[in-house]
Amino acid sequence: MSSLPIKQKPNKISLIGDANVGKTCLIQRIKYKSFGNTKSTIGACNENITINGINLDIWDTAGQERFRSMVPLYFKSSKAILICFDITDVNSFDGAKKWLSEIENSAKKTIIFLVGNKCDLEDKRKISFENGNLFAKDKGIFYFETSAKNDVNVSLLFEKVAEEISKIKDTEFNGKIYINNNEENNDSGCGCL
Ligand SMILES: Nc1nc2c(ncn2[C@@H]2O[C@H](COP(=O)(O)OP(=O)(O)O)[C@@H](O)[C@H]2O)c(=O)[nH]1
Ligand SMILES: [Mg+2]
Repeated sequence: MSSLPIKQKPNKISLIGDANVGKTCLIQRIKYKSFGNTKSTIGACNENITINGINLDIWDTAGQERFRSMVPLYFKSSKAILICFDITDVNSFDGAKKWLSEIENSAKKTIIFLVGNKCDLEDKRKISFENGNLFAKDKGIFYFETSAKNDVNVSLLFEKVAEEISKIKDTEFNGKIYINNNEENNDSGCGCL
């Protein structure tokens, strides 16, 4: 009898953040290597990808106010959370801060990434790299700037997510607080070049 490959437990990760910051486009970029029209996300949906042998079950959530109360259902069971904002939109950065405090107040902590998307729009930038990076550093979370449109740092981001997830043992995840404190990562953050 041939033995079946051991099925990897799905590693759930969630993208959260205000509407229109580019969550769906980031997932489309990493999954389909494309950038195109996205319909606004209703509720939540997921895509599965494998990066460096690590299976990621990526949940895309809706940022609109009417779906807001659903989002914690997704992030509470996630091993990593990507809080996304648009570097050209101050409100979305404030939104990201609100999402972070909501996560911090929830019982189970997780690996958190702050993601400043649309870094191709340099001339419209409102949140500097230093601003985003310092905020993340202060909170002990990772910082990445990405462009789903021009494919900047998207693979790097998800590779880092996979790497960090691979460090967590499932026994550790069950109820135990796990938050990245960026100790060894003094000039953390990954900006747009
Ligand atoms: N310039 C630019 N536009 C982007 C980028 N990512 C997404 N967008 C645009 O931002 C809008 C919202 O994207 P979407 O992925 O639907 O946002 P979501 O509501 O967070 O899922 C769309 O018009 C996208 O074309 C990016 O990296 N650069
Ligand atoms: Mg969406």
